[in-house]
Amino acid sequence: PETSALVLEPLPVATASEAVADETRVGLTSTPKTLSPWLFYDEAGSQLFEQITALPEYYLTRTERAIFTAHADEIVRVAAGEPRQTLTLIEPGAGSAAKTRIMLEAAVRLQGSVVYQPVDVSATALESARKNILGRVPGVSVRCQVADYTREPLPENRLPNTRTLALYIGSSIGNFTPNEALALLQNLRAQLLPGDQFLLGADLVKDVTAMLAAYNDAAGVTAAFNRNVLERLNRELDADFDLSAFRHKAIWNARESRIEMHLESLCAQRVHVPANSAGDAMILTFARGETIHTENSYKFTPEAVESLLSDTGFRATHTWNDDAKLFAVTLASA
Ligand code: AVJ
Repeated sequence: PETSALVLEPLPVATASEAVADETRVGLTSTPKTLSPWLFYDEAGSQLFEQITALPEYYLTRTERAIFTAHADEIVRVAAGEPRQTLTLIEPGAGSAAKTRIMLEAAVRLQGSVVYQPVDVSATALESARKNILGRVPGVSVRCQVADYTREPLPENRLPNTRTLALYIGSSIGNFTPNEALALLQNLRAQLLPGDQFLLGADLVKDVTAMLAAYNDAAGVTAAFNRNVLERLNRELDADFDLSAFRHKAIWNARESRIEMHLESLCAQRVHVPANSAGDAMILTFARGETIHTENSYKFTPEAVESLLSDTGFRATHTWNDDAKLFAVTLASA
């Protein structure tokens, strides 16, 4: 089977940079100061994230990939149901689609060909999803859609007598607060039909030392990834952050069951952000030791995964883990 052509609608550049300015303005005038984790993923940040996924301490990516490698055939077989339905794979927030490839290959083994619909706000992310799949995985046709999956509907182009398997993998769910995660999954489920399937990849609570090491690697790649957000604001908003005056910090917040990443100001200092489309010039004051909270990475108990799914109307049917139970891949019915 041949691979189909791709329709890409690039995100207007103006919209993208306004979003950065808005987010910065809101986050850095809040108390405590925050920046949203999506700001990490400019070109440099996306490359640093790819490096993170290969770090010895960052067990998440390789563990989920190992679960997929061991169980992809079973996952798609169960998802396709009895009698078997043709699956279409949809992936909100597709990223580089490196692990998705394993699922797509399994779907092609089961049904001969498969339609893959990555959905992302970033045209760049879709471009790399396309590059990783199109022409490399025979039997897969790719239909990209630029959309904010947290708010907008998924592609409305279901083929008759097919079943959707929506993938939300890579512990992406970990970036959202419990309330946001509920809203996100509710929105996703509202776009599925009864019988459609949902595959969720979630990082599990484990030994604190192992979790902390994953966000504070010896080579300093995560530190560079975190600090890159300030470089991005310097680059895109002409801010004057002194990168050497901020330190990467990762902590375990047991009460909230999450790793937090912060950028800690090493001295009392001021930072300027010139006037831009989002508003007037800002002068930001930092006390020594004050932090910008840049990311939450929630870690789940198996029970927390189950309740997140059942609270949003999904019915969890199967869970696959690695032997050490570091990570969970859960299949649920819509
Ligand atoms: C892409 C959100 C799953 O939280 O582990 C990696 C991002 N941050 N190292 C995560 C990340 C720091 C990652 N997610």
